Amino acid sequence: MIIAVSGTPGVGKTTVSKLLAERLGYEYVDLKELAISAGIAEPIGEELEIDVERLPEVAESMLRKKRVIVDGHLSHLIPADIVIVLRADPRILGERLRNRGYSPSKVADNVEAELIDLILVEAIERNERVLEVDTTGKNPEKVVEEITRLLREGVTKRVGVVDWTEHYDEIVEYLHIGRHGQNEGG
Ligand code: DAT
Repeated sequence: MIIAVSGTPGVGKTTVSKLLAERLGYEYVDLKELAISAGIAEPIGEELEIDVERLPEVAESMLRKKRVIVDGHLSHLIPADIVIVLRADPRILGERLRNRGYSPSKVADNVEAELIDLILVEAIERNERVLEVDTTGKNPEKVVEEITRLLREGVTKRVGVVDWTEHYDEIVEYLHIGRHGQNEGG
């Protein structure tokens, strides 16, 4: 049983995955580490470039028949039995990523990805079984409780629980466009 936990960086994947693994008695797997050990990841500057073409088969061969929680913003690309996509208000995400020391453009990229449901859409395109969970205003325990409840109830698809465009005016301030060139008619 492979449970993937995906979502925009900073959304709470690692925190929730470790707790979820503990609750379910599953093994916790960091997808980045798995990719490194399989030789399909290459450091490019400060980033780690993972070969996403090979990732699905590599992950499947390494995790098959195990009970694992797979943590990573690419984990929705692997053949998981179920994909959990964590969501968080982009404004909260923006603050978290700033506090992590991300550059303004990297903060903007991730806030934008969250705003437009990027990972959720990718997950839905690849997997029938996607559970979207909004973490906003919930502590990690609460998030894990929600996930275990959905799993217990046998829910295999639940998407469309958030719409960040309602807060677009505030979110746009985190986007690159909010910093550069906006006063010049852009
Ligand atoms: P990710 O693995 O998605 O990058 P993380 O687990 O490292 O995210 O969490 C990012 C930060 O947010 C970290 O400081 C812990 C905090 N955090 C995670 N889940 C949270 C939650 N539900 N409520 C408040 N803070 C949370």
